[in-house]
Amino acid sequence: AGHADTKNETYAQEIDVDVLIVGAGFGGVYLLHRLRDELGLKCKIFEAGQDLGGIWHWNCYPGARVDTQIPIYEYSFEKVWKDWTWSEKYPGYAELREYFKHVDKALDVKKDVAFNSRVVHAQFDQASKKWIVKTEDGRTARAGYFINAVGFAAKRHFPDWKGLDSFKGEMHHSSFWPDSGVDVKGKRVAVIGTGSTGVQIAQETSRDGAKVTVFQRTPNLALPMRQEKLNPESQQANKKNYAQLYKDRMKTFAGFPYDFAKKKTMSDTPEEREKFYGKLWEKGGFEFWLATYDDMLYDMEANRQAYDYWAKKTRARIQDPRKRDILAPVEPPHAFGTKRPSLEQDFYEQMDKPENEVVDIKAAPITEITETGIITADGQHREFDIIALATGFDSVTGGMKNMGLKDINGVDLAEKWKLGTWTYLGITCNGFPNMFFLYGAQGPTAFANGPSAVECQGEWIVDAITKMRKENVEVLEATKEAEEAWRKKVMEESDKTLFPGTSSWYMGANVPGKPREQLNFAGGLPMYTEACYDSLDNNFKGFTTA
Ligand code: N01
Repeated sequence: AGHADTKNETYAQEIDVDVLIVGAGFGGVYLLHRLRDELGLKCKIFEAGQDLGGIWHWNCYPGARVDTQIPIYEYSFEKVWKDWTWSEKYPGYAELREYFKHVDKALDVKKDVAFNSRVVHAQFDQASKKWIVKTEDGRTARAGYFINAVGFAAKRHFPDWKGLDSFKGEMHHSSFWPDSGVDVKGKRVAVIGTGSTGVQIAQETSRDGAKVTVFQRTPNLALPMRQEKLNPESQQANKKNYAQLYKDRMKTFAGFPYDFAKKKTMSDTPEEREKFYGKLWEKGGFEFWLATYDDMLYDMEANRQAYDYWAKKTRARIQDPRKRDILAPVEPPHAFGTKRPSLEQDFYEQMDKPENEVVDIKAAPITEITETGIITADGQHREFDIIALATGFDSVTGGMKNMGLKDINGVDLAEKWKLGTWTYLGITCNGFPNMFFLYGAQGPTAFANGPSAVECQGEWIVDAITKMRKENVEVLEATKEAEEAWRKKVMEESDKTLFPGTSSWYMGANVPGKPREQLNFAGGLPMYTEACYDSLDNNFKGFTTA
């Protein structure tokens, strides 16, 4: 595909830049602004999509909405927040797209972004000390620094069900939902998958008058969102606290405005526990997950208390006994919080409606997709007009493994990561000098609020590049030993928690054949930041410099 905007140098066949960034979501735009406007570097972004926003550019499935509250889910740049107003505590994708338009106005981003520009090859050339980055449509960038900001959900996951291509109705993966929308009113809609996406699609299409059938393999231990309309005046008044708020979020485990309570589950009496859980439950959002007892994610007995409370509250909302047992079983399907809870509004009430169905595909898995519907192992054939595949992503590593990234010896990153993932600090790799990435493997990624994680790692990348330039370091490369040590640290932090015991995308367990290992840093943002600066402040510990 040729590019219309030939006047814009960004689209030239050959470009020479200081920094080439891949991805124009939260991460890429953060770094473009800081490196270009503060450090004065020449920067360009290659973006596969047609607009800014990353996940919010791709995702427009029914009900797509962020589950981190405003003003934590936004940039800390005053230039951006000072004249932006949100309408809801948890905004939907349309408002997030508007936000990125505002970001563009405030920071003048787009002139340096080549859209429809998919990177298919990148390698560091040792002779010129430059990265050579090639796009699908045959353009080449040469860059001193190469930054990957492709996010954790850049590669969709399609299960290999027999007949997947044969369905004659409308079938869409959640992140390829048509921009023009799909009219679901009165239609028979199948939603396969009950991650954050599946829950949102099921809830919304049911509200929109579809007859929804949810195919659930694992219950989502979803929490009440408690959405609120935001008032512009109080939002404006609160802005005087923003600078402090953005500093403080970095001091919490997950980059939120709250943190785990410094107390143990079983040291409270049952009455105290009930009261404490009740308070968190009423607040809504992730408080019941990330502001609860600090042993919840570490201790099975503590965890069971949380699960039982969740099940009691949730079961009370579902009248149909069969659906109740599938959606919120008495026995936990896995430790609470070791898979990402979705934030729901009336998901359980919607699913409880007699016209909607919940199918337990743990008991009877999907065996085939036909021209008209879905067959399960119990021989049932259900017919549909629309199938929504909410089956997730080859998460965290899939994006970077699929863009032709070669190390200095020409070995593809996919090969390097075939049996497991090796990075240094979740920010760079041995064999990939002057390459940085964020919101990816072995960083705080899945265990942190997106913008917080991006600003935490982005700041470090800016500091590292600043230091390199000040100290005339032309080439910075992580050592193999440092990679081994970081991998060990990532596994150690994870092994302290209950995460490894659950099959989740956090553990790479959602994609058949993918190595099962912790893909994220589970020690929390403060510990992560300390490790990164321990390297930077100690003469680039763990790197070779030349
Ligand atoms: O993907 P998922 P997602 N047969 O991998 C099922 C973020 N996000 O798109 O759990 C049957 O979580 C799979 O079943 P199981 C958020 O971080 C945020 O929902 O593996 N079922 C699961 O139910 C989130 O965690 C928001 O047993 C199969 C589902 O498909 C991440 O993105 C909104 C299957 C996949 O769930 C990914 O969420 C949306 C098979 N072969 C997403 N394969 C916000 O609100 C998969 N499944 C911000």
